[in-house]
Amino acid sequence: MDQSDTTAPVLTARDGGVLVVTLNRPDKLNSFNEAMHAGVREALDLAENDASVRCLLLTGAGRGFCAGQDLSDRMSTPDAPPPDLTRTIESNYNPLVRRLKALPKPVVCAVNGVAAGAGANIALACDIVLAAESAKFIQAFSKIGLVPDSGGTWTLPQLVGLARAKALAMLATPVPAKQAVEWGMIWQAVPDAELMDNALDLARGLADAPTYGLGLVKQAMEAATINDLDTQLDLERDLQGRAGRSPDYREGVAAFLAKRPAQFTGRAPDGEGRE
Ligand code: T3D
Repeated sequence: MDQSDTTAPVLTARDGGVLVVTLNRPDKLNSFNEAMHAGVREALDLAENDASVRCLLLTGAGRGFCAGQDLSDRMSTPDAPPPDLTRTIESNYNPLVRRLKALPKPVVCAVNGVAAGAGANIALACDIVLAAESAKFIQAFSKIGLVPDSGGTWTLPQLVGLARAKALAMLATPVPAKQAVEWGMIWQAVPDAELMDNALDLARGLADAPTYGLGLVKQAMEAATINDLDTQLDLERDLQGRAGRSPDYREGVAAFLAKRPAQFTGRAPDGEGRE
């Protein structure tokens, strides 16, 4: 990940505790090729392994966020054998979504323009999604005979309900950012010119927050999509036990009682082995 190379397919930059990751193939609407997958993997390695990264902010360069798979890598002739798409899903898209979901830190997505195919579902896999008012989300897969991937068939029905999810997947109807907010797909739509300032403010605030606890919030919310209430109540008990042993909880209570701003570190409780 060469910070000096502004032509790299993925750019990373630090802003305090925020790692800003920018998909950077603007001429191709930041569609994914192997090099971009490799760049995103490196960025996620950094986010996972560097305790000073407390929040990840994902965005795209240029007028689009991400147009999914680079289809020019999928050109084939009628006599060629069909491609085995299970391989790219297994090695690229599925690990990416799993890692975004499992990252024990908040992930903000600033959708700066069109998010199509896997690009839409990768955005929706992030924890808090802001979009420029001009952005739109398109389940473009059906236009080329494919099935929504990158978690789309799981995420979309949860966010917008089965009726809308099926129609969006079958019709590939673009969902403008404001409608995405109304439907509960994303958190906020903001004027285009204000997107990055808003996203950075949000990410900086999260990076200064008790991020160990936020990682547990994320874990609980994801688990709730498959757990029954009893199981979830048990999980909440266990996670609250861990949160209650964290330095940030001690600091939060002390700061509240002393009527001073809290200084959170995001550190895990002693003996837990992750920060
Ligand atoms: O294969 C696997 O690994 C399996 C996994 C698949 C995951 C997927 O994501 S499948 C879905 C792939 N994505 C699409 O089908 C979306 C294709 N793109 C579009 O439908 C449109 O480009 C958009 C609706 C996203 C935006 O439309 P518009 O009119 O704003 O822009 P445009 O003119 O179509 O695109 C601008 C340029 O980006 C253009 O290049 P050019 O003509 O200026 O040289 C266009 O070809 C290029 N581009 C856009 N999307 C892709 C792309 N090039 C390659 N792959 C793309 N996905």
